[in-house]
Amino acid sequence: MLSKEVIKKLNEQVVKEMSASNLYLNMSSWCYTHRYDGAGLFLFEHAKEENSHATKLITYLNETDSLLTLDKIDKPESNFKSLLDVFERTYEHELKVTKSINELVELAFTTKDYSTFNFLQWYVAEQHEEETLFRGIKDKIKLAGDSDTSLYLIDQYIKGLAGQ
Ligand code: OFO
Repeated sequence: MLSKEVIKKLNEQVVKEMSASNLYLNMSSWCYTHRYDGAGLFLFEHAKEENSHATKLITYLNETDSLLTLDKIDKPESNFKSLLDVFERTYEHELKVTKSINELVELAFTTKDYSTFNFLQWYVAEQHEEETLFRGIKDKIKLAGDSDTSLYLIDQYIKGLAGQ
């Protein structure tokens, strides 16, 4: 049996993962409409991944006889200045998600909820992976510069990362 506070925070995390999924879908569409098809595909695939992060949490709530109480999801940003802007924002977004996961882990630990603490370790590892992935993309876009040729090549590089 989970505590009310843990259930509330897990529910909030579900909304955050869904919100990340929606943001990445908007970003994907922005990329496609600006001819960055590789980044568009990568973000489209990543949006699906974020959605799976939400459903994994929902399954945990179901398994622990805890009620899902979805809240509204904020309207995601849809206007971006450049490909670099898109990936700087994905990275910032992942940092926020990491902070939120860490707060949840701390709550589980300090309230001796070791089942939730153990369940959340998957998210801790995932956030480490995602921060590395998004920081890498952002840094490479910066390195490549903003000529049409470099942006084309960097888009092809990002396409190669789709599905990771
Ligand atoms: Fe990329 O954030 Fe989910 O967990």
